[in-house]
Amino acid sequence: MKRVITYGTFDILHYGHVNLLRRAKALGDYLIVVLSSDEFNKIKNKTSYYTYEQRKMILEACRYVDLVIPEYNWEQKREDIQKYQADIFVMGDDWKGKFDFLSDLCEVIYLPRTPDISTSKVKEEVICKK
Ligand code: C2G
Repeated sequence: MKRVITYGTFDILHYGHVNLLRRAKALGDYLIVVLSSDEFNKIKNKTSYYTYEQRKMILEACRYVDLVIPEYNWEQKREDIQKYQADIFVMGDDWKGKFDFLSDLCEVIYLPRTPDISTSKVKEEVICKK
C-alpha cells in the first residue's frame, strides 16, 4: 500500500488542483491531503474564499482524495510523513527543490503545474465579470 502525501490551500478547487491530485494519487494507492488551516493561510499571506471546513468538504468529495488533515505550520511535514507513513511527498513544481530536505524520509516528487489557472485568476475574473 503506497501512501502519497501533498499539501496546499486548495481554495476554490479548480482543474489545476484536480490535475495535481489525480497525478499524485496515480503514484500510489492512498492520497493524504494536508490542507492549510485558515490561521496558517494568514501566515502564508493567503486569504481563502472558503473556510477550512468548506475546503475540506470539497476535497473529500474528490475521487482522488482518501484523507484530509489540517496544516497548521511549515514545520509539521516531517512529523506528518512519519505519522502517516507516507512513501511519496508530492507538490507542484512551483515548489521545486523547496522540500528536498524530506528526501531522507520519503520520495519527493514535483509535478508540472497546470498552466493558466490559479485561484487568484478565478477570483479576479469572476469578481471583474460581476
Ligand atoms: N497547483 C498546480 N497547478 C495550478 C495550481 C496549483 O499544480 N495551476 C498545485 C500547487 O503546485 C500545489 C497544489 O496545487 O502543489 C495546491 O496549490 P495551492 O492551494 O496554491 O497550495 P500552496 O498555497 O502552494 O500551499 O506547505 C505547502 C503549502 O501549503 C502549499
